[in-house]
Amino acid sequence: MDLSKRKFKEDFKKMLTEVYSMDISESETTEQYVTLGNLIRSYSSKNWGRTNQRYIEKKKKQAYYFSMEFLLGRMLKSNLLNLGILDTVRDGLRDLGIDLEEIAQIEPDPGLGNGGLGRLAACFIDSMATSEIPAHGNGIRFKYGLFKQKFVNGYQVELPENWLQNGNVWETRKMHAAVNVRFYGKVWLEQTSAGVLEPHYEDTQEVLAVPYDTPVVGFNNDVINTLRLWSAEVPPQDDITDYWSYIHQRNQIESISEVLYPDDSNYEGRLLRLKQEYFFVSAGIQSIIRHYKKMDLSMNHLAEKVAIHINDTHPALCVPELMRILLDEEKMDWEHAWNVTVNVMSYTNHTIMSEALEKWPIEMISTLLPRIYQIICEIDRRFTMKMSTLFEREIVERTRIIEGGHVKMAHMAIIGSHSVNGVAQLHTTILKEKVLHDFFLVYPSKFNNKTNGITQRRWLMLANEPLCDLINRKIGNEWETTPTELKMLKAFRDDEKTLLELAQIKRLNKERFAEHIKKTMDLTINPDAIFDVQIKRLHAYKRQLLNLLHILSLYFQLKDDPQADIHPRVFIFGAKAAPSYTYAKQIIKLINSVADLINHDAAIADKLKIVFVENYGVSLAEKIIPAADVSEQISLASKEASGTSNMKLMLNGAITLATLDGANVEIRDRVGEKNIVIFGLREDEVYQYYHDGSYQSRSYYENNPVLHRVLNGLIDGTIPGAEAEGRSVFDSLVQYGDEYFVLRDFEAYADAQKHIDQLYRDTLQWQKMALINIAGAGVFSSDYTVQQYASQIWDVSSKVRNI
Ligand code: Z2T
Repeated sequence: MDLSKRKFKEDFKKMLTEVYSMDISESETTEQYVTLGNLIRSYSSKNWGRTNQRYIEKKKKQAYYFSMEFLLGRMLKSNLLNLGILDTVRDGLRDLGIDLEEIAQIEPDPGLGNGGLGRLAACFIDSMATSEIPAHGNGIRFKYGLFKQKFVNGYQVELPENWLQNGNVWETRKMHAAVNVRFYGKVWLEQTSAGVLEPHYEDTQEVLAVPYDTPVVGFNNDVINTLRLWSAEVPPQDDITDYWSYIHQRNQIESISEVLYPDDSNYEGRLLRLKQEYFFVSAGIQSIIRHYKKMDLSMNHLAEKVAIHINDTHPALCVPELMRILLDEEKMDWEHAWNVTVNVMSYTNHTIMSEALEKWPIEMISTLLPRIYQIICEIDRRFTMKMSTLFEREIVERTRIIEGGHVKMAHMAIIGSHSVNGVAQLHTTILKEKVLHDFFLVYPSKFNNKTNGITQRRWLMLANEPLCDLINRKIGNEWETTPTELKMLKAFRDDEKTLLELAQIKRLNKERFAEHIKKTMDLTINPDAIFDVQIKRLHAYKRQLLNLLHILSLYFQLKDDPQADIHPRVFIFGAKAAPSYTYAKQIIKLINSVADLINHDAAIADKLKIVFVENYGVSLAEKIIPAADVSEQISLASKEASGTSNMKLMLNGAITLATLDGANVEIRDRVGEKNIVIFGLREDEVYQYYHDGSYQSRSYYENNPVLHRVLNGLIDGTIPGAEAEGRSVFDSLVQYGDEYFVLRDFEAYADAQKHIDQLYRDTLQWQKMALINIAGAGVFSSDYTVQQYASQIWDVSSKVRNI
């Protein structure tokens, strides 16, 4: 948008008086933040209205991304950037004696997500607006986001994240768009005079779903899409018979949108979670249908105007809910309704981990959602009937929705969608050949891959301004809208001056991060050390333990020989564990205890440091990633569906140290073997071990002397304060089979780390690798990912940029 500095300063002062009757000199950062937020909203309101008007006038097909999680991160600077007024506002504020950075820090970080899946949804809505795709987010306005993590004596402690405490400048409550969602009760079908079956309900519980809309600003294009998050409230009642029972009921209803379940790739089979799932699915679909009806088209044509995306199985009830509306409210017959539903729906799978597969007991679904359960039964009945004529009995039994007393959500999502995708090439291959092989036999053409992506706006333009300046000086800024243009950087691969500038920028970012760590943790880290980063949820399959065991081996090496030729390293961890995941929490404690030991050992001094940041999330990621030299992507091959921190770190010039898992494979393909460090078991070798059951972790303990010493270190008192945790980890690795092959991959990993140490010593060589990584990261822009969803799955228009 056009905005002069003069106009901005006037507007800002005026808004401050309007909202707070204050003068700049009297105002504090919080007031300045709210004022600026309101001003940005007013700047975008015209285009928000216009975008919606355009969609309606042109009767555009629109896509709706249904996701339980949207891990948005702070929005002040991203909105300024996308509106094209970041520099104007920054300069204007400086004239007024205000530091934009300081204001930006005030904003609470809306952590409405666990990790990769939720952050992916946030990158996608940014990219959809930027790519001019008529597509919106639909989710839950959780009162509490993902818990705040504290370390007490090295143990993770969870605190509530009350992000809405001081209000939310970005959202608008839309009371007129509220809808009712029905739970419980009895349902029966009666034949009407017209001969159609009509459901009747008794003793239901009605919940009012109130939408809060947040603008999703496209980058420099006047497009503003919508993120609609639903809040659960009590429907207005004019007679309250029993006041206390009303209060009780109100609490029960409001608890639906109270808190995000803190489990990453692990399913929690609680009733409240099922309520949450149906709540935002039903509200979202009702609201889509309401909107569609304004276009005055027949329901038979719904799939020409609406696409609904199911982000993992959490919104899989979309399938029976749309069927319910088409059958019961729109009086369509089953075949037509089913045809429309399948054409509207598409589904993304995000994991092969079996503990994440959602399956709900029949008892639970039939009690909470009696009509939905009837419809699920009918979908299952028709599926099994049709398939029995075409496939072997076993395949039908393994693919049906209702089985073993449970409703299998992934099966419902696959059967009810026209598209099923994985999130990286390897992941999609494993789905087709292993995990969902039966479905692949049944529906080969539904399966496709959409490799994840990240938005270069937040993860480069906002997080790493010094690097952007360098890139723009070298190749111009076309990459901002056509990220593959970053490839032009390759022309500078042997340009010493550029490589040294790159080194200088990394050094600057490391200094800034070191300052932050000094301030927040009172820990001194050396910016000349290698900053080695593993930031992701704490999960056994991600193998933070492999990293830790290697650190211990370096520690022992230095204890034996203080002069050992090891380049100084800072190992940086950021990770939250699900509160109920005991083993993950033990690993956190263990890492913290090892950090205590090493960081306070004067003999180790500057050679090794461990920084385990508290409360890792989007805002911390923005500080860590630009300062990273090494990107740890060391999951057991086949287990990480894609990973996305791998892409963010690559884009910021970190060198990837990785197994051939998830999108690491595609990163390797982009940069070539020489510009990435790969180690460890491959996916097929892992499956071979499963097949022949021949893995004996104990033999690695017994035969590798380094590993032997490190593992003994866990149980011989080397690590004060973590005796129980050390024992538990030791046992799981040595006694109980080492489920994720940590010991099997240890030697290869240690060798790979030695290689990193050697490579880093040659600055020019290292920066050349960094440059090639940055230059190759463009394909991993979520702009391209969503454009592929738009054209290949949703069939909605977009301003496609060439890849
Ligand atoms: C999640 O973040 C991921 C998968 C899940 O499976 C659940 C959650 Cl909360 C149900 C992650 C994957 O682990 C990661 O590999 C992937 O990059 C990310 O989703 C986005 O696809």
